[in-house]
Amino acid sequence: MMFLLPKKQSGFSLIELMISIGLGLLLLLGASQVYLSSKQTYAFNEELGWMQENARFALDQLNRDVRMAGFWGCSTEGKFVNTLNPVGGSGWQIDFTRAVRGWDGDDAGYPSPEFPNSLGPIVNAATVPGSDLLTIRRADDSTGQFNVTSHNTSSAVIDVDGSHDFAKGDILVVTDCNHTAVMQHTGNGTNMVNHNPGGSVSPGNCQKALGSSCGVAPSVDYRYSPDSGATVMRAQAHGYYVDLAPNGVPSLYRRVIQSGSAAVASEELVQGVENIQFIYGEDLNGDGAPERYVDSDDVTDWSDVTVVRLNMLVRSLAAIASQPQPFRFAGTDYTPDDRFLRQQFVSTIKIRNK
Ligand SMILES: [Ca+2]
Ligand SMILES: [Ca+2]
Repeated sequence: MMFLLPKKQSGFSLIELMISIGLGLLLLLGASQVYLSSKQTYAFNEELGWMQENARFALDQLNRDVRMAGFWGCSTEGKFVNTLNPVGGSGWQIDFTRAVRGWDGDDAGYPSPEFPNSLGPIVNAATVPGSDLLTIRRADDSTGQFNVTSHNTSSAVIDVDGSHDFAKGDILVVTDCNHTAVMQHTGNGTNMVNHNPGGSVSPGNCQKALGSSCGVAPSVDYRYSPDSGATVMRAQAHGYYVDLAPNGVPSLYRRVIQSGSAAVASEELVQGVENIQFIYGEDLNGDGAPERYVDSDDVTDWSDVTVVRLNMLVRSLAAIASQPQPFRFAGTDYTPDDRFLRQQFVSTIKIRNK
C-alpha cells in the first residue's frame, strides 16, 4: 500500500514572489491615484466654493449700493445744492449732484494715483482690459436721521429733534424733498447742525446760504421749515476699484469718506476679485428704461444713467489647475499664462431713485 506523503513546505518561488510584489505595487498605484484625484477634486471644489462665496458677497455690496445711488431721503429731491468748497484731484467724493460716475480702466483720464490703476496683464494670448472704477454718492440713513425742528438762516444753525453723533467736519445732507442741500457740519452741538463758512474744517462751506451752490450767482438763501418734514443725515460717497491686497491677491476695494472731513480712506471688501467692467444704461427719453448701454467714456449725461451692468472676474486663491484654464470675460475668450481658476459673474442693477 502506498501513502502520499504531504508535500514539503518550500516557501514562495522567486517568480511567485515577483508576481505578488507586482500585484501589490499595482494596487498601491491605483489606490494612490484615487487618493490624489479625490484630493485634487476636493481642492478644486474648495476653491470654486470660495470664489462663489466671495463673488456673492461682492455682488451683494455693489447691488445694494448702486440701487441706492442718488438716494437723498425722498423719491425726488427737488432742487439740489452743494455748498462744499472744491477738493483736490477729481473731486469725486463731493460730486454730489451725480448719483453715479464711472471711469474706464483704459481711459487716460482715470483718476490715478487717487485710485490705483488697473492690474497688469494676466494673459499671454490677449490682455484683459484695465479694471474700471465706479463712484456712488447718496445719503447714509443707516447712521442717523433727524427731523429739523428749527432753522436760523442768519446764524446757520439747524436744530434737530435728537442727540446726533455727527462730528465737526462731517459731510451732511438736509432735505425737505423740495430742496436738498449738502454742506459741512461746522459745530459741536449734539442737537444742532451748523453750516457756516470757516470753522477750521476742510474743505469747508463756501457760504452759509443753502439756496444755491458755490459759484452760482446770486447766492440765494433757503430756510428749512419744521412743518416741511425736513431731515438731516450723513452724505456718503463710495469708490469701487480693484487692487492687490498686501498678500498679493487681487481684491475689491472701496474708498469711503472719513468722519470729520472730505478725506477718503480705503477698505478691502473681498479677495479674489481680479477685474470689473462697468457698462452704463442711459435713459434718453425719461421713461426710466435705458435706450443704450455704453462704456463710461461714451456716457453723454451721467444724470441719464438709470442702470449699471457689471462683469466681474473672480480668481481662485491658489493656482491649483494642472494646466492653464481658458475663461470668458466681458464677451472675450482668454487663455491665461497661469494655473488659477477664473469665473465671470454678471449683474444688472437698476438705480432705485431713477
Ligand atoms: Ca472698461
Ligand atoms: Ca428710456
